Amino acid sequence: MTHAARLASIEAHAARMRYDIIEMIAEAGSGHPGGSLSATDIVATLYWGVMRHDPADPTWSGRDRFVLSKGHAAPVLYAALASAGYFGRDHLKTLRKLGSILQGHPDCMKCAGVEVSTGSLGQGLAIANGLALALRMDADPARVFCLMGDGELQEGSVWEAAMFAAHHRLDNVTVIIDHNGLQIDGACDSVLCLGGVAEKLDAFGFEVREVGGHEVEDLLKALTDPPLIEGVPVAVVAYTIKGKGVSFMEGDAGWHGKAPNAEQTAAALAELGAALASAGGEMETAVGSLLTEDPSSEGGSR
Ligand SMILES: Cc1ncc(C[n+]2csc(CCOP(=O)(O)OP(=O)(O)O)c2C)c(N)n1
Ligand SMILES: [Mg+2]
Repeated sequence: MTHAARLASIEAHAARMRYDIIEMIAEAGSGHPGGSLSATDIVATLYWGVMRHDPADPTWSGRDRFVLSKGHAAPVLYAALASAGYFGRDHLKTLRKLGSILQGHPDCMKCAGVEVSTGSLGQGLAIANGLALALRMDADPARVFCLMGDGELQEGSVWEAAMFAAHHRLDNVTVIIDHNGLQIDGACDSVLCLGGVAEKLDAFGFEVREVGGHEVEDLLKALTDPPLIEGVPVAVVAYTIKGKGVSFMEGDAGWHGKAPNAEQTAAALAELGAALASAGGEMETAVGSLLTEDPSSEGGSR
């Protein structure tokens, strides 16, 4: 595959994922659209540009590991796993339902392709470190990617884990910060000031790469290039927009953990459908009915 074809494929998958994210959250009537949409290009780049993985063999020993530390963004992971073929797309409409493999936060005991159960913020990097340490002891070249939110950085355990990664020279770990500036209660800095995230990670011993988190080519490079210095873990600080792709959700913390109503869903899917068509993605939908629903009705998806 040429570089240009790879970029186009990642972008088409990202467009498909954004559509699926809104459809599944609308169908569930609850969930976290904002942080799922901000992380979509990052996750699509990992799954279609960076990681070695095999949907037909989810526990393949040679796989790279992905830890979604910001587990509330489960829909972005489920959208990627469905598109990659870990499970049938029809599961997407069961998000958050009793007995579903797609719980509100990822459950590795239930869902193929989910590496680690997450949702309690601040734990993913410590787990990623453990995976990376074990891989190194086995002389296994697999890499570990850990995606965290910026609000999540307010958890003290993150910084203990950051020290650990640098101290143990875990250059098989790559930390990615979805730096959208917002958490559940509003601006991160109004809740507990983060200061300079890139500067802090640098001070904790990471090689820091700052990129636009919706620039697939830059993400691909930042996530692929080996560390400049052997033994130094990489942190990619990705500047993103919460709610990216749905105009009325962008930059609005109100869409952190709320499903759109029928009218909002129709508007969001119209916008995302147009983006999907122009990205050349597939139009097969998971929930289908949402597209034909009367947008003024309160029934159906809610
Ligand atoms: C330990 C813990 N405390 C609180 C929560 C509730 N919570 C869920 S999401 C969230 C905000 C996360 O913000 P951020 O990491 O910036 O996520 P994003 O903006 O990417 O959605 C909070 C406080 C949680 N899941 N875990
Ligand atoms: Mg955030």
